[in-house]
Amino acid sequence: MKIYEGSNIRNVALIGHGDAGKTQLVTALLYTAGMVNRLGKVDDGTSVTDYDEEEIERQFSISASLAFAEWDKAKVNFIDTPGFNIFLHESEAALVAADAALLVVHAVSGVEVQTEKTWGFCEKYQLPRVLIVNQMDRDRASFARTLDALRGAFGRSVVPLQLPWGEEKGFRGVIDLIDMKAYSYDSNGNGKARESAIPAELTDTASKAHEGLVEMVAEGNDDLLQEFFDKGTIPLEDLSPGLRQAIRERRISPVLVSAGLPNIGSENLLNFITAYLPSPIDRAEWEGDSANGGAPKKRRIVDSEPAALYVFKTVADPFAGRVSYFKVMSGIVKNDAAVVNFNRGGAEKLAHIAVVQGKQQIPVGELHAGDLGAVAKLHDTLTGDTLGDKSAPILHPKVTLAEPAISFAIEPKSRSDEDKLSTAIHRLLEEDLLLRFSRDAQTNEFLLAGSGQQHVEVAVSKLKRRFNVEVTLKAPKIAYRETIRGRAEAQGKFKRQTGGHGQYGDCWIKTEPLARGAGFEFANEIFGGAIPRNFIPAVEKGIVEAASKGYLAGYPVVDFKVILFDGSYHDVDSSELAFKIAGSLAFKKCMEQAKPCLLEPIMNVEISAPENYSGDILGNLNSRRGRIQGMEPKGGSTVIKAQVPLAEMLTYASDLTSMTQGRGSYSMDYSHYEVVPAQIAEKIVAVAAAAGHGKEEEE
Ligand SMILES: Nc1nc2c(ncn2[C@@H]2O[C@H](COP(=O)(O)OP(=O)(O)O)[C@@H](O)[C@H]2O)c(=O)[nH]1
Ligand SMILES: [Mg+2]
Repeated sequence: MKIYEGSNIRNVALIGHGDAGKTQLVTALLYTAGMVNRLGKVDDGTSVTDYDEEEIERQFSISASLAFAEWDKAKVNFIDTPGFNIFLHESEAALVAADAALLVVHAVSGVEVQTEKTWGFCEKYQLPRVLIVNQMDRDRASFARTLDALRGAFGRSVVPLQLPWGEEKGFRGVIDLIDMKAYSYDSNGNGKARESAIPAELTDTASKAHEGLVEMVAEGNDDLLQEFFDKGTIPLEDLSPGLRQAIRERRISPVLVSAGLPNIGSENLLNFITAYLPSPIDRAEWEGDSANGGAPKKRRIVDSEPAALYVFKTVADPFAGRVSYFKVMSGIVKNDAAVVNFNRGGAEKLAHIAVVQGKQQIPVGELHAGDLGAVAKLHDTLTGDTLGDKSAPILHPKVTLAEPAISFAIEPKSRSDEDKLSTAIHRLLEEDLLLRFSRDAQTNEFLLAGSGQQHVEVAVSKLKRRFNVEVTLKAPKIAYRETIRGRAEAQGKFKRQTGGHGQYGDCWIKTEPLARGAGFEFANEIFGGAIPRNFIPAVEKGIVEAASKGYLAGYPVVDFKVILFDGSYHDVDSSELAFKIAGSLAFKKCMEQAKPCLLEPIMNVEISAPENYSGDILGNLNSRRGRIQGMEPKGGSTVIKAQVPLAEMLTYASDLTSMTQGRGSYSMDYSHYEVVPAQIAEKIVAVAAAAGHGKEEEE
């Protein structure tokens, strides 16, 4: 395996909505570059980057994977990412390793929900982005309509560098607007281009588009602008560097066309990547925290700096153990090097560093600044850690992701499954940053939380396949909360004064509702020492503990204020414990009168589907207590926005698929909590009571 220096490396991530064709496109590019000896297909389970059993079975990407092509003296590292909303955190986390993104857009569906979301990730990481209008060979594919949609969504920085030569079944190649030539592709899928003059029927459109490109390149560069005014155009030898600079500075988001399945456009795309996208060393220096608490440090991605690498992904392999994927953030990383984990302080050995081609790892002797690689069996290193030369500690900033929205109880099928569960789950947590595992304090059930039902289902399936641990997934749990709608006042008195040392605590409190999201407030309005100062925190503690256990159905009580205004004590028998119990008794009495109610999480939901399904989708949202917020056409489909209780969205993925024959997609984010309607609340309370939660007997 040849060793590449940073200037000859390109790290490009493929991002975008699910089914846009990212995985198929990577496979086509790898085949064209001669890295694999046949053109694999996602649909046959033979793509390079969807190699995991879970991905092959479901035919879509679940986690980010790596591949590389050696092309024109350069090495292009591809990071293929999932586009489905529930796995999108994988894409977000893996983008740290990229220096540019190929945002793949479906030529029929146009701009979709995750197209915009992943564009947002590029903004977050300040990544140059290239828009690929893909699947140009499909029925109803349209470059003009998709380009309009892209401009509508992302503005005038969107500039075509290519036009399709033909569309739908007639799609056969691309018109390059930089060198103004036409490139056609064979129907045998070899991905190689044959150059010719632009066909007569396309010359006018191509010239116009070329002028548009030249103007946009000149706009941000005074020298080029002068040249443009003087000559009316810019020759290729000046246009090329100008364009490269405009892409790097993110003034232009170029648009290219392709079709991964018939492998059309690949050679042009590979040439474009190596010629126009920035290398890792073109990026500005990065800022990291000093590992020992000092001022932040700057580091450049060059070989001459001390070695440092950032782990952006971890894979739990049942045989190879833990595999860490990393980017060399400075210096040269050598095989067998002894390094330090700056986050955890431990020593690690980089035994068998490798480059990654899908499921395959190819050993290398060293990797230079900017390159991507993998290493197995690190002792104590997780995603987000920085490792390196112990003389120069630095911490690369970590990626922060959203919190999981839904949690399921899981039950081991047998005793032996239960014994193996915890170890296996912890391996999975290492590889999936959005999975959470816990144990319900009251019911003792194991809880697995993730971004959606399918996310948790995949985790359960991995447990079985990789670790031979079988669990059943029980009904999902919504994180309900409780609150009050009225004011109340009550006394809590705890008195045990029969024989020996007694117990005495007595308090009077008032409770009142607070605004949604305000949490809990406690005010002490005791005057004249009715309760001695040192016992007041105990009263508060008793209330907080009782509130965390809930009153109606065992869910934490939130958004209320407690005012402690009176009480009494006993010189000998009063204790912290007695006042704590008094506080909790007073709280429970207040809850009785304060009109308690349940709160549920409400989600912002965005659904995208062809227009003719809108009626069904709206009707269905109504039956789910949804509130429609808006509806707008976007690139050939309709986007419907609504607010819907999470409890009503648990089966949405499969229902939407059957409602739209698989053509609809949706994403959702947490919005806020709202009061649960009384009838529904009654059922939740009844279920909780049956499980032993909720209103307790008083002492
Ligand atoms: N006709 C056609 N189908 C394609 C093309 N690229 C991908 N597909 C199909 O579209 C589906 C999704 O492709 P995939 O690469 O998994 O999309 P991803 O979710 O963006 O990775 C699969 O069934 C592919 O066979 C293409 O260029 N033309
Ligand atoms: Mg994919």
